[in-house]
Amino acid sequence: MRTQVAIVGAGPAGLMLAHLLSREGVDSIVIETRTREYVEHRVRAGVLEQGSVDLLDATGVGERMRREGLVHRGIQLRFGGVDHRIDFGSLTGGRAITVYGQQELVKDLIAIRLAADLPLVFEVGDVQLHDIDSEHPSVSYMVHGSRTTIECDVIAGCDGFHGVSRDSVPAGVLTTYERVYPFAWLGILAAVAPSSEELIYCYHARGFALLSMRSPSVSRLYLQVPADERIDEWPDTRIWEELRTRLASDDWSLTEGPVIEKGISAMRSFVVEPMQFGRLFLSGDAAHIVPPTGAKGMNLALRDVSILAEALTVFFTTGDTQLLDEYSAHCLRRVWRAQHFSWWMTSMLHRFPDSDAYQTQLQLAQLAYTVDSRAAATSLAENYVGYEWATT
Ligand code: RFL
Ligand code: PHB
Repeated sequence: MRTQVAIVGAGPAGLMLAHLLSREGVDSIVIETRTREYVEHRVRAGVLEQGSVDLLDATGVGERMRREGLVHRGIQLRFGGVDHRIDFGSLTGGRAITVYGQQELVKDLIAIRLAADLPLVFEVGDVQLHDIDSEHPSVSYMVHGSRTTIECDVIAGCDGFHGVSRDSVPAGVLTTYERVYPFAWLGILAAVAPSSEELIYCYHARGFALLSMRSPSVSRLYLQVPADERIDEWPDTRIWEELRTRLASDDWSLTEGPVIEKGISAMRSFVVEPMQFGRLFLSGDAAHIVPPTGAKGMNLALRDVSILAEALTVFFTTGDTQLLDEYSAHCLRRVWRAQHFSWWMTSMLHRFPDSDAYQTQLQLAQLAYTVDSRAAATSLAENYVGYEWATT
């Protein structure tokens, strides 16, 4: 088999890249280790920045998102049992976010690809990248008991944090920056109408809690738990009780409902630089991870591939490699902004195991300032909806 771009991974990054390239007449083959069923039902991110919404709209993927996505013009910061609204509309000149499940976007992108009869191979095994430092790289994998090879011009490593692409780069080339947090998030999906119209980010002495949603009838809620926590220690009744305690507020109550899904995710900040080696380009979680507190991961993945798609289009039409050469630096400016924001939100809102009374007062002072000062609230708001650099 031969193609222009071999795309490893069918998450938001890989599928969106394939879509953007096909619009420009660039061929690609997408390979994925999991089943279609699995990737379409993996519950993960939910918040799309304004820029991501605009990208989906501009490239013909926005139809169902426009219909079913929930447009939010603010979030609530809850501490001391009191809500403080961060109003995106007035602080960012009318920008907003859209709540739309990552797996819904994944379903939309898979449907578009399959309807156009373009190659997308699920359930591949033992994926290997070859000759990535040459002009003729290839990707091989096992499917139905035999090895298949894709010859290509470029490989896009969109295989997430645990993929093989990043590890295919020779030792010593990439610089890694990493922080692992001493806590995790326990997340549930519940078949119950959200108890709030807007997301509530809640600071509490027992730990962080977040109320989010997927639709008018499905809630998504998270609890900070110890890093090594086991899900079987959290029967549904305990989860709801802890959510009620942390989210407690006067004149407000949390409506409970059947838990449809639950899981625990580790919290990590991670970046590799550069996001390229030879003809391998890394995009999305394969190159960088943020803790979910800033809701940035999926948005960064989409931004990376829109930059990569443009660079590849120029490369395949003119042979000019300048944009490809600039890809990593171009992405990393935005990646590091999101790293800082996600770390900052995480540090302000979570209870650290070694935290003392002084640390708690610092967090509360930061929260009070963030909701009182227009400058501080603007900083949170413009990062949350997606910071667009004023300088190039
Ligand atoms: P993905 O989604 O992990 O997709 C990678 C795909 O590659 C496949 N794969 C391979 N395929 C072929 N060969 C191999 N050797 C392979 N190894 C792996 C995998 O099966 C998978 O299908 O990465 P991608 O596309 O870069 O997308 C990144 C996002 O998924 C991620 O950043 C977000 O989910 C992070 N995130 C959030 N991001 C947001 O923008 N807003 C949010 O509100 C938000 N909330 C979250 C989140 C992540 C969370 N978890 C579970 C870590 C909330 C949570 C709880
Ligand atoms: C979600 O709805 O899954 C979600 C929302 C906001 C976050 C993280 C996750 O910061």
